[in-house]
Amino acid sequence: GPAPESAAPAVDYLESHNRTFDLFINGEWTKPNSKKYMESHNPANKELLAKFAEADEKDVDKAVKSAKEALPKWVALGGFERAKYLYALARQIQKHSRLFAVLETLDNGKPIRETRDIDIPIVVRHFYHHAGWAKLMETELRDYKEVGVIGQIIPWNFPLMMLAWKVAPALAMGNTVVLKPAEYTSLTALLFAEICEKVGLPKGVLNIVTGKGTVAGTALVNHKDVNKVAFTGSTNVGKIIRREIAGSGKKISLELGGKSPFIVFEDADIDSAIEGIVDAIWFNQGQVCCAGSRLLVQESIAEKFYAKLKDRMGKLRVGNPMDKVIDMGAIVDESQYKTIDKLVKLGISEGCEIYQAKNAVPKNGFYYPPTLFTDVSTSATIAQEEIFGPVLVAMTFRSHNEAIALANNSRYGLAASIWTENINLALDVAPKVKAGAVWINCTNQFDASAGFGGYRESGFGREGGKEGLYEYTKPKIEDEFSSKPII
Ligand code: TXE
Repeated sequence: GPAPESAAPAVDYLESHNRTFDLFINGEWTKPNSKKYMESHNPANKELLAKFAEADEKDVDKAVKSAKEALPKWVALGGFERAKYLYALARQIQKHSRLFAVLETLDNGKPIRETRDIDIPIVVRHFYHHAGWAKLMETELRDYKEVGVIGQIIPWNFPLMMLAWKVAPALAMGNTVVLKPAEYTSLTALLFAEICEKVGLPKGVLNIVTGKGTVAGTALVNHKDVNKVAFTGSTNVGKIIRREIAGSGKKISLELGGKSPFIVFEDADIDSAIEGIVDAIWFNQGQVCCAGSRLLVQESIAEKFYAKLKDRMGKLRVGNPMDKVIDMGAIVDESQYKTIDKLVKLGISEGCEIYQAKNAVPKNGFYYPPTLFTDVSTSATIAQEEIFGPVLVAMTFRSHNEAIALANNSRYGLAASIWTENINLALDVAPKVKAGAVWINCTNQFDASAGFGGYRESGFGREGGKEGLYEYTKPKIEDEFSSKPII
């Protein structure tokens, strides 16, 4: 195959910073109050990539203050002027897309093919799309205004993409931001801060505080001058955050876990459905909130389907993420690897039948083989818990109604995928499945113009689309009410 992607752009970049990064507060690179630094490793070979600052409450307070101070000027600029910054950010990310892609792959372990062809293009598209909305704000959303200072906490599975989904709409609508990246993957967020400097984004409009969720994250959530919290991550932390800000009047949106069904009817185009599964559960090593992690297949075709699926699994290439032809890279970190392995062992002990392809896997990194469980009962832990790894759990159904019941037998409701050649059947089933996104004969389709988000324990609020803009605005009339005395 082709030579692996060169790590040189990212290595040069890291070296030019002595592999050490500070906090980005009020447009300045700021040493952390604690003087402590955390480490980022490449999960594909366990090598140290860089150290980054560990923010504490004082640093977060400084960042929120700077966001609060920057707010009036940023609002006063107006949507048309703000759009220019968003366009400039999009163009700069495009210009440095190779560096972004390589750095993201080294930090996260996902294939370079994905960062290059999926993550970074979606990031860029998000900034262009929201630049357009910034311009339109005063006409299309004239009854709305900014929320204020936004505290954003993001996960490690799509580091820069999750940043873009949060930062682009927030800035477009006139808010200022303090963002905390995930511990495993802070590097591309810091590179993004440099891009903000480069385009001359006014100081304090965007602040990046790296550090621990339980310290910097908690401080951000609880800061009195934060007007809205936007979080993507685990359902458990989502619940903690919701409890912490209850009664504070802060706005909140949560994008949490999932256990999304992938429903294959007997008349489906089988080969396409198999490729769909590759996208659904082996994309990003299955570390995807909307991963099609529950395969529901009609009983009449199940045996044939499993045989084809196993054959396809054996052909998946697992290995060095910098290799351009690789299908699956490394799991983000040892702790996530262990969680996956624990749940897989639990599945075996629960009597589910396991199939793991014997793909050659490099020794050094956290590589997990593509895994399939069949004969899974709905009450099995692995049928209900999010595994967040390359593990597919399969069940069969007989009737259409049974398919719908199985699909909805989950505490989550983020996404679903339906496979059939009968469009009437697809359109009948789609609205009966409780999920924020339902894909027909495709899966994992995202676009900045379509709202993404969940139901039930998958959270609430939407990112993207016009719905996503309402998460970062409030009706102007709210202020009128609150300024009038109550008679
Ligand atoms: O998530 P956390 P983890 C799920 C997935 C995964 C599991 C654990 O099942 O296996 O969560 O992953 C910050 N207050 N998802 O432990 O802890 C943290 O620093 C404020 C699904 O990595 O939720 C990070 O920035 N913030 C998910 C972010 O929250 C806190 C993607 C997410 O980390 C905090 C990631 C606190 N008390 C994991 N504790 C998805 N929906 O895509 C942590 N954080």
